[in-house]
Amino acid sequence: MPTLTRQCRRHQNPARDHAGASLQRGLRNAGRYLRRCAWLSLLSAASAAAETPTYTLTTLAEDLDHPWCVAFLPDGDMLFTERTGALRVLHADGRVGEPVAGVPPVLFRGQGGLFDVLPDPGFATNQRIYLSFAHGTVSANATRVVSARLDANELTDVQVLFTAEPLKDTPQHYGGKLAMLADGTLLLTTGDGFDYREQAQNPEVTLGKTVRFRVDGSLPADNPFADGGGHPAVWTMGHRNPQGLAVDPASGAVYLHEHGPRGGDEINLLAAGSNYGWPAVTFGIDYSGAHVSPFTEWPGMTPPLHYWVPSIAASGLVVYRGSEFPAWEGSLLVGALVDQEVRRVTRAADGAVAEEALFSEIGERIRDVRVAPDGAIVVVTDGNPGRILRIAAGP
Ligand SMILES: [Ca+2]
Repeated sequence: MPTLTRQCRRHQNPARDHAGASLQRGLRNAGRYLRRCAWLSLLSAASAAAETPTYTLTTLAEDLDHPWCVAFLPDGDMLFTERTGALRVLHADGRVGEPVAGVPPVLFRGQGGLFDVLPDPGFATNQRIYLSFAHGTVSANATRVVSARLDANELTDVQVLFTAEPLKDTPQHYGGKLAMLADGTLLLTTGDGFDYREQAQNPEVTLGKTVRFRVDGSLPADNPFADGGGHPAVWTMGHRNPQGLAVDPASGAVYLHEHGPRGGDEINLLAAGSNYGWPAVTFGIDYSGAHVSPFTEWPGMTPPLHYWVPSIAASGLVVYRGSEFPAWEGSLLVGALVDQEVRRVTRAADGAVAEEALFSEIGERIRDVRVAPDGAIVVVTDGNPGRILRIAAGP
C-alpha cells in the first residue's frame, strides 16, 4: 500500500483534535511546506490525480461556536450542530436561526459535546432527526443517540435510541458519527474512551465499536452478536476514535476513518462482524513515544484501506457522488484538522491509493465535509469562530 511517510514529525497530544491544541504556528507552517513538497512528488506519480477543477468558495455562515457537522433538509435549508450544544437551522436565504429548543443537555468538556445530526429520509413528512452527543457528567458519560421531531425550531418527542456502555470518566474519544444504511438501520461510531482502549477488543461492551440499531432503538436480529458472543448492538469492533463514517450512495459500501494515536489514522472499509484491530494492531505509537503494539497486522484483524503516519487528524468523511465535480465522482473526501485541508482519496481496482490535497487556502482546521443535494461540497471549519463554506464548480 503506497503510504506517504513524511520527514517532518510534529508534537501531538490526546487533545489535538479539539481547538486550541496545536503547535507553534511557525513549526507547523514549515511542516506543511515540507509535506506539500512531498505531496507534489506523490501527485506527479499518481494517475488518479487529474487536474483540479476550478471552483469557487463561498462562506455560508461564520462566527459559529465549534460547529461540528452539517446536514441537508428537503426544502433547501441546512441543519448544523455546534459542539457547545446548539442545533441551528441555516436557512436557504443565508439566515442562521436561533438555537433549536429542546435539545438534550450535552457534556461540553474535552472532546465532548453535541456531535452529528442526521435527518430521516422521510423528514419532509415526519420531521424526524437523529442526534448524537456526549451525555452525562465528567465522572460518568457516554456517547448517546436520540430521535426527535423538529417542528417550528423546537424538538419534541425526544426518544433515547442508544447509549454506549459502560459509562466512562474521560471526556475524550466519543466517535459520534451517524449514518443510515440502505435498509433504514442506523450506524453510530463510538470511541474507545481514551483510557479504555482495551475495551475496543471486548465484544461485550460498546466502546471502540460501530453499533447498529433501528430508528426506534430496537436491535436488528442480524447484528453479528445478536445470538450471543458479544453485545447485540455491536456491528464492527477494534476502533479507536472514528470521526468519519460514510455510506457510498452508489454502491452501499460503508467507509469509516478513525484517529490513530501518534500516527496511524486509518480509512477502513466496514463489514459486519469484522475486527479492525485497535489497539492490538496499529501503525501509530503512543503520545509518550511508547509502542501501543509491536504489530501492524494480525490474522483475523482487517487491515485499513489506507493510513497516515504522521496523523492528519481526520474528521468528516463523504463519498463524492454528484454532478458538480464529475472528475471527483466516487472519491472519498476526508477533512483534516491538523493539516487544515480536505484530502481527496481514490482507490484503484488493484487497491492502490492516491491522494490529493484540496481547499488548503481555507487555512482552518476542517471538522466536517459533506456533499449537498446539488453536488456542491460543504465544509465545516473547527473551533470558535468556525464557519460553513460551500464549494461549487466554476470561477
Ligand atoms: Ca485498525
